[in-house]
Amino acid sequence: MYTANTLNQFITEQQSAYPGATGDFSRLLHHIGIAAKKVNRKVNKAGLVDILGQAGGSNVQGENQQKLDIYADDTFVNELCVCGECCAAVSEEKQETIIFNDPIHNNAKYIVCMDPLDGSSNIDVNVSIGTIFSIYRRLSPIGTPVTEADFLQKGSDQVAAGYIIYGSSTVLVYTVGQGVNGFTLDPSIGEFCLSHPAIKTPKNGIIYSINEGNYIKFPDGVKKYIKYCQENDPATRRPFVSRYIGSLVADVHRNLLKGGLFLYPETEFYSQGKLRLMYECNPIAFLLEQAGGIATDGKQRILDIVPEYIHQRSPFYTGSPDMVRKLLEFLN
Ligand code: P6P
Repeated sequence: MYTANTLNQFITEQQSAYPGATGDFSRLLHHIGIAAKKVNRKVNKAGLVDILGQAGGSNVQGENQQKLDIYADDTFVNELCVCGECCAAVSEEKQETIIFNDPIHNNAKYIVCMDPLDGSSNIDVNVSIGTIFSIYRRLSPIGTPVTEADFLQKGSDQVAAGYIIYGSSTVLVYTVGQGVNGFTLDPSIGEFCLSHPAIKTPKNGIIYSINEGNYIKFPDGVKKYIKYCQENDPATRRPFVSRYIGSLVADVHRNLLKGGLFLYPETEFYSQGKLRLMYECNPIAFLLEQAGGIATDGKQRILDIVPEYIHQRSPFYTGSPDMVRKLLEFLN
């Protein structure tokens, strides 16, 4: 049996499972892969070319924009435009939606929400960073301009989601709702190659990931969970370890593969949580659920949240199902 080993071969093979497929979706995924390779090239040279440091502006979140943030945003927006399969996009770097309002793009079926370069404050200190993307089918009729409703779909309506982690190696992880697969970039051939087939996150784990600097203002249930992890109960001898990188894709990727729980509760500064629903929580939640994990805001499934605003934030807890369930006992 022929088995795909590059991303493009895998996409093509997956497409064959959908007899009615036109290739539009595959082309969109292919161009996301191209953008990832272009960003990877810049990230890898960040120390050598004038791409480090702040760009001087700030993004919609009021965060200082790094030069690589802008490069990554421009690169992904350009690839989404030239591929012709995306009619509009939402980016963490832009207040307004990006609408390719012309006849070709108005005939496109897909909407993309993305964080072009998440964790970019870590760039200058060589910590892993990532791109996060989420793909929806548009709701408005093909051939017409997009509407606000196209962007405010629940996470459960995603047709695909994924991330690229630019770390010791560059890995693209994505799902179309048929499981989760990871592809490592082989620089010698410039291709993403299947390296993590059918990823399943461990049912339980010992890693908890949270910025304990915000402890004072955490919800009581989160404080109790942290103390539960830190107690050295002779009977159970729980061996929990705390691991927090401060780069969502890096923390999630480690926990996805090893098992663990990532927590970003509401805090004094972020009363709704810091992470953005449409292009951080939803895509990561889709991936974790497809890998057997759970993703919640502490009260409901992340993918069930009805968005009201494209940049809205949410408390975010995700990871190994047994760890999330234990947390929910403390939260509720
Ligand atoms: P804090 C990076 O800025 C980011 O958006 C995520 O990548 C990361 O998980 C989180 O913020 C870290 O936030 O408040 O712990 O620095």
